[in-house]
Amino acid sequence: MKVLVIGAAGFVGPYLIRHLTADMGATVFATKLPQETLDVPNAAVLDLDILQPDAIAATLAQVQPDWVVHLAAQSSVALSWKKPNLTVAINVQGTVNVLEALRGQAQPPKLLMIGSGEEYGIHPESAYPIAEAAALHPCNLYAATKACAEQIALIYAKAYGMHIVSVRAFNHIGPGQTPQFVVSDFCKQAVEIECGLHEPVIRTGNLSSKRDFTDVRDVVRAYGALMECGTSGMVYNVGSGHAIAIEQVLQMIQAQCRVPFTVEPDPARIRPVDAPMICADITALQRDTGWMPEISLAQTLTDTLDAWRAQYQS
Ligand code: A2R
Repeated sequence: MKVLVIGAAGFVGPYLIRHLTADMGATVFATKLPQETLDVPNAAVLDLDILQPDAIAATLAQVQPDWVVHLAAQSSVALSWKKPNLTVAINVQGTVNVLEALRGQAQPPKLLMIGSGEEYGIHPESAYPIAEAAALHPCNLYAATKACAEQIALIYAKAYGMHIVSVRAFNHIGPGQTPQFVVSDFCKQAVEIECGLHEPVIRTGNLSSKRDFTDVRDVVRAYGALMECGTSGMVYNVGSGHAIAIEQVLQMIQAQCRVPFTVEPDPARIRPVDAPMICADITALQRDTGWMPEISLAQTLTDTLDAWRAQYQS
């Protein structure tokens, strides 16, 4: 199997490439933006900006993949409030560019579309865990663009008979994630406190929100399983199936941190609109693939803290 991973220089890409090559025996071509660096063994790395439609077509013609995994995105909710035009351009127009390039191939490769659990938006707590048939009520710019891109991909699957499997990925975490995301942010602050780089206080946004966290290494196994066993035209939640309050995650980090710290609310970290609860119903994923998460949250936090420790020691 030959796989083209688009947008591979982000958080998920290197983990996915490792899984595809080492565990699934795939031949992988990975794309990055020209200004990014991507150092992965066992994969050929190409430059590609999905805002350049001709470049996508040329890459497909060059690689001739069996599968494309579309990871490329402006993936930060916080940035989507600040840069709505950029978020719409990359997440919606960029996805249409990918779909059009695929459609232009004599034999369009199969596509794994990566959407987000954020697409569900705000539902009453009784609606969770939430299944794929639930209504989408995106409540931030990022979520709205991912919902829009997913709907467009479903239309391409139906209208043109293209093989497209869609994912709604819930919060994924692990070593190497940027501190724009809450768990990595807390782990980074904790390690800075350990290193004496700032006072023993962690600044937080809304701690009562509940989220469904999965280790990125489990997430990429789910993506591989869906490439093997997912049904075209279907959308699959990828998450742990359990929600935990951010406050509890912070307490787990506190328990692993080598120096005690206190917690202080930071108004700058509170989002304009925030869903109080997000949790995936993963019945469809488990039914079609047999996938189960294997890495505990405590282990993920240990590994994420260690990754920050390694960064500050180097
Ligand atoms: O924004 P950057 O410089 O971090 O680059 C991101 C890249 N990207 C693009 N690639 C090609 N053409 C573009 N016009 C373009 N704009 C941005 O896609 C980044 O290297 C990559 C996405 O990686 P992350 O932002 O780290 O997302 P992550 O966590 O790997 O999630 C993968 C997918 C995304 O579609 C998320 O929305 C979804 O899973 O949750």
